[in-house]
Amino acid sequence: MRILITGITGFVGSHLAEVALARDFEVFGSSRWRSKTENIDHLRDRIHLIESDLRDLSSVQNLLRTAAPDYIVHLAAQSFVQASWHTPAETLNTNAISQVNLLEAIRERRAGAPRFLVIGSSEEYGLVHEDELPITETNPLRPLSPYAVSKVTQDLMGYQYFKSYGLPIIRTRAFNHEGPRRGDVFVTSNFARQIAEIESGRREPVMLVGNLKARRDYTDVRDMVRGYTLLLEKGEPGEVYNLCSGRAWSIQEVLDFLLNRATVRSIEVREDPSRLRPSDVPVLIGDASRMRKATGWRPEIPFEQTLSDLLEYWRRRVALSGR
Ligand code: A2R
Repeated sequence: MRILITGITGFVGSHLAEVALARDFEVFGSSRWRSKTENIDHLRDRIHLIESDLRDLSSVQNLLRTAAPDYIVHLAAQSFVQASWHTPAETLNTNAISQVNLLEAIRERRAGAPRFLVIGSSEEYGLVHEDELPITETNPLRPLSPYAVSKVTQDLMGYQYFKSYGLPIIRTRAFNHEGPRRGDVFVTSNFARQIAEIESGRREPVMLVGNLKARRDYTDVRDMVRGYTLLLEKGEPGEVYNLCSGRAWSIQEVLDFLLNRATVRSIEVREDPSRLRPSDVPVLIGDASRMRKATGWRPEIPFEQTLSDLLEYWRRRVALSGR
């Protein structure tokens, strides 16, 4: 089977490519001429990279002609909530237009259309009251950031193209996922990087932090991409699935866990106002029953392991960058 992974050079794309190769898929991925390839350099001779900017329809048509996929996992996106506050139009443009281009390009194929995974987010639920937890797929969508609005758009667009054209589109709402290769703008990865830099003496022993009260439902990225491949095969077209662990960690708990593993003992924690968002989603805890029923999936890697692997990843990177 041929799989097209958009955004293969990103954090999730690189992990999905590994799983797809292990399952003997022929792997195609989109990249741009200036995409950093460090996440996939170890896979370069086993995957096909096709240059494509997904905001451009003719570029997307060429991508699909070349890859001729049986499956598409559409990961490419402006993926960072925080950045979306500064670039709302760019976020909406990238996330909505890239997907509409892909769906338009496969629309004519109908019967032979590839199964298409829309990558949504728990951020779509946004404002959730305590009595609405854990979050199921029927919870209202009350997005609280431009990023979240862009993901609601992708989600409902997937529904519309399924209804209007009968395309085999499966929608996901992925709760937070972390692990090695996570970009350092994301809070867990950022903390791990700061600790690795403090340990190496490259940073004074002060951790800069934002809102530590937010609570998130974390899953290891390697479990998440296994879930995506299961959905490609077993997901019901038109349906939407939460992917989550059902257990929440506060950002404070993540920080404490990582600080406990630091080899430097006295690290000061300091609030950095630039890391606070105009409105932050206070708590997201999901219910993955629908996903479990459809595919048998449940996360297997404890989050403690994920955080330890992330810290080791940053220790290796910081050591390499010092050579
Ligand atoms: O920006 P690049 O060239 O490094 O590539 C990124 C790609 N991407 C695009 N590809 C083609 N045309 C575009 N206009 C375009 N804009 C962005 O998306 C990169 O390969 C990928 C994003 O990678 P990350 O930022 O590491 O995101 P991550 O964590 O892998 O997220 C995957 C999905 C996204 O839909 C998130 O919104 C969701 O999971 O959470």
